[in-house]
Amino acid sequence: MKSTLKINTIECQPYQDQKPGTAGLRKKVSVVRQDHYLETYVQSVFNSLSLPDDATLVLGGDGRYYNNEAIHTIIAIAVANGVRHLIIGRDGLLSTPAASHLIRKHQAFGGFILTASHNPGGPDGDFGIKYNTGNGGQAPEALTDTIYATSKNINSYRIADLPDIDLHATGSHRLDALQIEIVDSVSDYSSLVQSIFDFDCMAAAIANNLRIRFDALHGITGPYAQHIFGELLGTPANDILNSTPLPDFGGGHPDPNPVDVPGLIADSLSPDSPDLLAASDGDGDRNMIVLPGQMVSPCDSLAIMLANAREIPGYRNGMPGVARSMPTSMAADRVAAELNIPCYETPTGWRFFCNLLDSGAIGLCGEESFGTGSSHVREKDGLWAILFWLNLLATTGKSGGQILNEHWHHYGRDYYQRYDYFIEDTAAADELFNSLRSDPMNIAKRLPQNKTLTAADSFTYHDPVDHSISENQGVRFSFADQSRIVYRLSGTGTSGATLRVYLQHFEADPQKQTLNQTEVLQPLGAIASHLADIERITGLSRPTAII
Ligand code: VG1
Ligand code: CO
Repeated sequence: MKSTLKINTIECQPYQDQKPGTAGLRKKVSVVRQDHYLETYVQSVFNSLSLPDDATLVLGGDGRYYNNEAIHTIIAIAVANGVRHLIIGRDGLLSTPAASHLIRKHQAFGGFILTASHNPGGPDGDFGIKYNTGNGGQAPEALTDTIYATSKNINSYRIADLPDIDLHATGSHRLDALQIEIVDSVSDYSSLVQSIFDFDCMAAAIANNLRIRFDALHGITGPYAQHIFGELLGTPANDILNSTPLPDFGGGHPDPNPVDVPGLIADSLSPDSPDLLAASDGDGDRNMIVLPGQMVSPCDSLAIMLANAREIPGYRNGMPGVARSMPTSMAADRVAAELNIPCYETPTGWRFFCNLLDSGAIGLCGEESFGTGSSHVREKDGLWAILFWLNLLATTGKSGGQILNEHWHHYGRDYYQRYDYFIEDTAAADELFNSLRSDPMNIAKRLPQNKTLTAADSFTYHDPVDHSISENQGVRFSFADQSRIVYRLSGTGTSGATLRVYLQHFEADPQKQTLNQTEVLQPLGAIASHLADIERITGLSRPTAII
């Protein structure tokens, strides 16, 4: 149908700061609300794509402040750029993994996901925009580089005059040549996870007193959790916490980690702790797994999933391979070695897993930052990870603690923590990181004598599928006792700089596998601080957060 919609071309000045980071463009709301800011970025994305005539796009976000305004703007720009078919989450809401699933299910050309993930929301909080390609995964580095270069020179954007579009009623709406489908992604996503996990077994175990408590942190996963854990599996409503999505996440920090979700950790320490406690982040792609008395390190969680994959119906045939981000501990490597399958080491950021998933080289992947996922979508997936653990507990009849301890006895334990240093002065952070990166072997001379270095380098990734090269992905120091120190600068913040220091200490002796991990890692943390000269350069004598 020929369109009679009115398309306007608006002249504008380019912004110079629209550089996507680890996971899309992330900025303060006040920055995104500047005149033409969102419009120029979205137009830069369209200018960087070769959109076919019949392109379908998926659109939705985590519901944070400014979600709705941004959705309407993106619809108008997409239409002006020739898009005639849009699939949008009801009320503009989609979790990140559900959006990835919709793109794949409908074989869409791509999609926009509006989220700043675990960053705070609200008028003074953060906003974010990710473009995902037709495989459901985040734009690869070559595309984000093109978008950034385009945004620095753009001088106009195209936008359609559209009437108000009601995003609340599901169904198909026609507007001139434009077809808009409003979908309830909870049911689509639920069908997906039902095709992977044994829901009968989990429901029977819950009816038989296996208890799970889930905290949605007022992020996007609340409605998904109510349906999956509540209606399908029978979890009582009072064990599904903070399940109403709020634009400011109730003023909290929607980040599932022990520092930001102390309530679940406290619950896990009480004598009547549920058997599994879990949380997800603002956009639903992260997960925290807590067992009575202890949190599971995301690095161990990946390794345990790999070791037990055959217990899960969707993974009965095992995994072709596994991948972890470089700073993630080597716990998964030990399992892969025993299974005799490859373990790939990729840069931080989920997009680096996608080629490996697409080519069938891996079936499972994870990051230390509370992210785990599989080939079922091309984003990490919080609820999927929690269901994996629930299915494991239900099928094996073992307690989480038993699973964890048996794993450590067999493979050894990698004590693991991340020290985050928030550095207000980005120049100081750059100085520190550049000195580490430019000559790590020279820096290593500062090591104490009893720490035998086996390797020190700045990590360069060679993608085995498309052969692209990504340089400068973190500095790593590996030691003869299988411990490691890794440094990176965060790529998701919206002010200052965060230096991330990742610490790993291996322990093979079962007698020493249940010590206090903060104490075990403290000496390595002190070495890491001295190596990078953190206090002299930044004035910080201790980390801002230990996670
Ligand atoms: C952080 C994590 C990284 C993750 C990224 C996006 O990046 O370290 O592992 O992929 O966030 O996560 P950085 O650059 O700040 O270290 V998110 O949940 O968009 O859910
Ligand atoms: Co997230």
